[in-house]
Amino acid sequence: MPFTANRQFKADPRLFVAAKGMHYTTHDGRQVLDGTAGLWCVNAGHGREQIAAAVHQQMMTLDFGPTFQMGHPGPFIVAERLTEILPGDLNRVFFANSGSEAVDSALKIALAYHRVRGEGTRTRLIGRERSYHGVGFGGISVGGIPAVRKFFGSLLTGVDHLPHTLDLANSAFSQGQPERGANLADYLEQIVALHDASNIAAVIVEPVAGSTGVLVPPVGYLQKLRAICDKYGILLIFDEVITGFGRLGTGFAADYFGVIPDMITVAKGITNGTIPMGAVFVRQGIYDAFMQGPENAIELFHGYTYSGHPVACAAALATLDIYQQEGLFERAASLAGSWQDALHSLRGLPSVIDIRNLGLVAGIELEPIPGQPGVRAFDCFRRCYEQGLLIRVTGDIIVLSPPLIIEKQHIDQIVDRLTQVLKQIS
Ligand code: PXG
Ligand code: PLP
Repeated sequence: MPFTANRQFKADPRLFVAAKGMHYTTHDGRQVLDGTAGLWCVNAGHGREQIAAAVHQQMMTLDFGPTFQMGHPGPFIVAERLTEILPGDLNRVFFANSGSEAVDSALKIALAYHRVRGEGTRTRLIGRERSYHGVGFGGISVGGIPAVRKFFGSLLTGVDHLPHTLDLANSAFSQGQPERGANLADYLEQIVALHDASNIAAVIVEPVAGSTGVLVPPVGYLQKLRAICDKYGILLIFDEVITGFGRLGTGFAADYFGVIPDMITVAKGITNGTIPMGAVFVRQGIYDAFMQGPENAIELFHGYTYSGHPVACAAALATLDIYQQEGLFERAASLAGSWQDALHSLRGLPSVIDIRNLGLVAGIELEPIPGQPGVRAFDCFRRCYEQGLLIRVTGDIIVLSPPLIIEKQHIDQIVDRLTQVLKQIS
């Protein structure tokens, strides 16, 4: 099983057999409130008939068509729709099937971009500590979670990491963005001084780090990264697999922070989690750099059998329709304040050492049991599940990211349930 304690799970399985709206049904017939939008992906809630109907119709019309040197309308239509909501001149789209594939595609596009422009020495990639960029070799190389990297050999060479931005000593219980810490972006200057800009291709960061426990960027931090990248001709990639499609109350984190990267990677919410799909959005200038040489030449030697799969495209189009028709990004923005207030009311409960939030995301960090990291939070996870609430835990951090259709009563339920469980575990 993926990222699962297999033996523990098999001894005491947790299975969902159905889902509708904000709730899952377990194998033993209980309702569980979805506090995590599945794995950060079911932004429009579960069991959306519009998506199911679009998928069914697509399967009966064109189930699959070859994707290399052939096409079908789906990816072009979805790309057009996406560019309507994408910021700046991010108006070229490459489709993949997951966040991991999107990330590896973006890193490869960055390397190839510099090369086609005659700057082939720009090969170094820069990630950040405590970042998650999926599980491909590219993604784990720039990623910053030791357990996800350490078993897998030498990874990509030529990778550096910026420091992460979490500062419990100074910024615990910040509401929204922490005030302090923008200067952490200046480490990029040091890396440039060490290697010289002529050797550096790209910097990749999650605007808000999700998987490693909701690390919200300090005020001004992303703006600084953008400025330093501009100064040295380094591409800036935002990995928005989690932050994309309304999680922060805007289409993308790039909109929320007012910082336009050179590429954005997405997955998850692009199809509401129904059919696997990922994508890389690139700026017009990057696309243009590739469009040279003889017309019969393939410009980018990269692609997946299922890039822009017709069924995934149908799901994506129906999902984008729902986001728009129901104004779900705006809905997330309008709920962000009460979400923040509700979550921060947990301050003062036993073991709670930090609460972090932005948009409809929150992280609640618990004091670890000495010598038993992760045990307290996992206990919390199991109790919540038994008591009808799905949360995520990573280390000793509880992570919440509900579907954007969440209502005030669900927010109250999440907070009540967590209050009870936090009192039980301590
Ligand atoms: N980048 C980011 C920022 C992600 O969050 C990926 C890439 C990889 O996507 P795929 O589709 O290959 O899994 C992710 C995925 C969790 C959790 O509980 C987070 C992810 C996946 C599964 C669980 O935090 N993020
Ligand atoms: N391995 C083999 C033997 C293949 O033929 C292919 C694709 O044709 C792949 C891997 C890559 O699969 P995908 O395009 O689904 O990523």
